[in-house]
Amino acid sequence: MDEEVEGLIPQKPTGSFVRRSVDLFFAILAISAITLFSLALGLVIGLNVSWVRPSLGLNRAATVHQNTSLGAPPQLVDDAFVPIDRLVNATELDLRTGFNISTASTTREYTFHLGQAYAAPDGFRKPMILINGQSPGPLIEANVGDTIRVHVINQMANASTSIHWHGIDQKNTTWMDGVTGVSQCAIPPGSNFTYEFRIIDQRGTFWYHAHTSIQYSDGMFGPIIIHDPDEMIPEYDDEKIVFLGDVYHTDGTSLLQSYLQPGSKWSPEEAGVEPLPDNFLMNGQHEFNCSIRSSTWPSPFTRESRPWSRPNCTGGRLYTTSVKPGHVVRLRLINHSSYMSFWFSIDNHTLTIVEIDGVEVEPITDRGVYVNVGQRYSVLVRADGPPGRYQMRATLPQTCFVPYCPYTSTGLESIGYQARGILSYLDEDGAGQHNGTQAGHSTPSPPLLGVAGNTSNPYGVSTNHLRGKVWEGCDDMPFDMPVPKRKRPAVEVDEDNCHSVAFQFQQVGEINRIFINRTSWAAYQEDAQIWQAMEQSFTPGNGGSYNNWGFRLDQQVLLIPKAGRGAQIAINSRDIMEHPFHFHGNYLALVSSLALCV
Ligand SMILES: *[C@@H]1O[C@H](CO)[C@@H](O)[C@H](O)[C@H]1NC(C)=O
Ligand SMILES: *[C@@H]1O[C@H](CO)[C@@H](O)[C@H](O)[C@H]1NC(C)=O
Ligand SMILES: *[C@@H]1O[C@H](CO)[C@@H](O)[C@H](O)[C@H]1NC(C)=O
Ligand SMILES: *[C@@H]1O[C@H](CO)[C@@H](O)[C@H](O)[C@H]1NC(C)=O
Ligand SMILES: *[C@@H]1O[C@H](CO)[C@@H](O)[C@H](O)[C@H]1NC(C)=O
Ligand SMILES: *[C@@H]1O[C@H](CO)[C@@H](O)[C@H](O)[C@H]1NC(C)=O
Ligand SMILES: *[C@@H]1O[C@H](CO)[C@@H](O)[C@H](O)[C@H]1NC(C)=O
Ligand SMILES: *[C@@H]1O[C@H](CO)[C@@H](O)[C@H](O)[C@H]1NC(C)=O
Ligand SMILES: *[C@@H]1O[C@H](CO)[C@@H](O)[C@H](O)[C@H]1NC(C)=O
Ligand SMILES: *[C@@H]1O[C@H](CO)[C@@H](O)[C@H](O)[C@H]1NC(C)=O
Ligand SMILES: *[C@@H]1O[C@H](CO)[C@@H](O)[C@H](O)[C@H]1NC(C)=O
Ligand SMILES: *[C@@H]1O[C@H](CO)[C@@H](O)[C@H](O)[C@H]1NC(C)=O
Ligand SMILES: [Cu+2]
Repeated sequence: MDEEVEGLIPQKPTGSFVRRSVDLFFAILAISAITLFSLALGLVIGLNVSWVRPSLGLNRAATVHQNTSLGAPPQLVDDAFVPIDRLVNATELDLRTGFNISTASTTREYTFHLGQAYAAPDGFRKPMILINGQSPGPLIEANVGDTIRVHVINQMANASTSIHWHGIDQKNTTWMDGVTGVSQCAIPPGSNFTYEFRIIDQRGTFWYHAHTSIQYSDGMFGPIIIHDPDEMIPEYDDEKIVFLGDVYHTDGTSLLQSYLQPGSKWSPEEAGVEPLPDNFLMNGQHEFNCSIRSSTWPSPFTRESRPWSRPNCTGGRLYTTSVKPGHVVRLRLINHSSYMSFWFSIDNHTLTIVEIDGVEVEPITDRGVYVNVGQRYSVLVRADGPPGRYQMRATLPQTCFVPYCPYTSTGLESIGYQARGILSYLDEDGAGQHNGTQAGHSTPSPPLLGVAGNTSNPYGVSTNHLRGKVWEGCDDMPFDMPVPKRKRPAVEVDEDNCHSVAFQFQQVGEINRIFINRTSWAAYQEDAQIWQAMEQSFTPGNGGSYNNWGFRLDQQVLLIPKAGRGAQIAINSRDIMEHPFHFHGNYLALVSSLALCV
């Protein structure tokens, strides 16, 4: 090992306070780890909550073509530096693609070259995993009914990978869900894999991300926009994608390896403390104070990897975009955080929520919106203030979080736990030309009109324990607040399709792991649950008991005895902090409280 661990004496954490520090590390991996797939004899549900380790296993899917003669994959070389204008494709994020929204369905074909390169989303140079040299990755834009076909060519030197299409139902194409160890084996370096699935009765804002190890924290994610001529959203004049997320200046592999030790680089004396990001990003970019020394990884990646060398840092820039005065713009917010959730607001403007996770809702107007990991919200904003430049803010509610964290991120402190961007509507001529995006702050700009006022602390987090019925705070709005516009019949759930599981962190030796009931999940190295499931015959009747069903016990497979019926899974969190759960596949009928079933 290198100098990083020298002199550190790992200690066993003690007392219940340790539990408080264990929260959302790379929460998306945990939340996306519940996978449902349908089988001839019923529904088998893999309850997988764990960190997915890289797998170099062979793919068993018929559609996998392994071709080792693709040549030596490119190594991460120092001159593979991607400048910010190339890294972030402003045309795609502003949805200026001339897309033809139509009811005619077609096949949309994409080729994704996955590779490693250096880039500096916030001005700080770091190793990244990019798709066609971009992060956010290329836009997938389609109409409902279209077939999406994505050829993934893994050109990374030594990392296997997979891509999960977040929120896409995968009706009858469960094996295209992209979860390593569950719905497929990882795509080895130098190999390719073609994903193909149809968009059935879904429209709105979606995204994709790597679902192997923690690769997406190094930039491997991108947008999916599904149009529908019949989408039930009030009229708007313009639309834009706004990714909100966090960035670590150290590569994910190093962070994960350190996290899984009894003492990590950032928390030498306590296990299971998640690393804090160094900065937040808005549409893949942000500013950074280059004098800040990271408290997460005190010697973050530099060319020489020497703690004393100065970081290669230019200070970055803010995401800047423009709309025409008076126009209504639809902002499609997507939270790609590994860890952090945000309150999104625009100074001096209200937002009207019209879509949540691909579901059109009756408009909800508020000062801002809380966006959790993996979530998407479409909000309408009317450019009806005095023409000018207004700040968009994505703020981490500190009181929801800081008290539970045993250390502080110097980077996040320096930005006030807030990602900022600029929304401008200057005048008829200036609008829509994206000067800001290109020029950053190098050209003189009119002063910002927005006043933080009620938006710098918009949700009253400092008193959120007293917030009563005010939902802006540390969690989503009440479940009964958003009203879906498309009514669907309620799903009937039989008692034997009802299950409960407990979710908690537990100590294994000297390190912390996530447990579902009695086991902590780990990926098969050379197989995937879906292929193992096909080799077994399941006998209904024992659904709900903790059973390995011929899988390794740590695979956490839950048998749902009645296929084609509703199922209910109650997840009882025994942890102190919030943890979003994400259900893969389309067979989940209802997740609610256990009480409904007893
Ligand atoms: C993927 O690999 C197969 C088999 O080697 C090859 O026929 C196909 O052209 C490759 N696809 C792409 C997009 O490179
Ligand atoms: C692998 O790809 C190369 C070049 O694309 C091709 O010539 C070769 O036939 C492929 N091999 C296999 C086994 O598909
Ligand atoms: C940005 O995306 C557009 C539309 O997909 C594409 O035409 C253009 O080449 C991309 N720009 C860069 C710099 O990659
Ligand atoms: C949009 O698609 C429809 C249906 O395919 C077609 O009739 C129309 O010509 C297209 N419009 C443009 C501008 O491409
Ligand atoms: C990939 O290779 C590089 C250099 O050879 C090494 O530093 C890195 O740790 C490797 N990554 C993985 C995931 O093995
Ligand atoms: C899925 O496949 C089943 C069985 O072939 C079929 O009945 C059903 O209509 C399919 N569903 C969709 C959405 O295509
Ligand atoms: C950047 O950080 C340094 C060190 O903390 C601080 O002294 C300086 O004032 C900061 N600069 C700005 C512009 O905030
Ligand atoms: C700093 O980054 C630039 C690219 O922005 C690169 O050309 C240069 O070699 C890097 N310098 C060091 C010392 O790493
Ligand atoms: C994204 O989700 C994370 C995890 O809950 C949350 O901490 C963060 O505030 C969210 N980001 C935004 C912009 O909402
Ligand atoms: C923005 O809001 C603040 C606080 O409410 C107010 O003082 C200010 O005048 C507003 N600015 C504009 C340009 O409307
Ligand atoms: C913005 O860009 C347009 C077209 O590229 C140019 O004519 C105009 O001078 C620019 N304005 C500023 C303020 O840079
Ligand atoms: C998980 O544990 C709870 C409490 O011990 C138990 O009621 C439940 O049936 C278990 N779930 C499974 C799927 O075994
Ligand atoms: Cu996901």
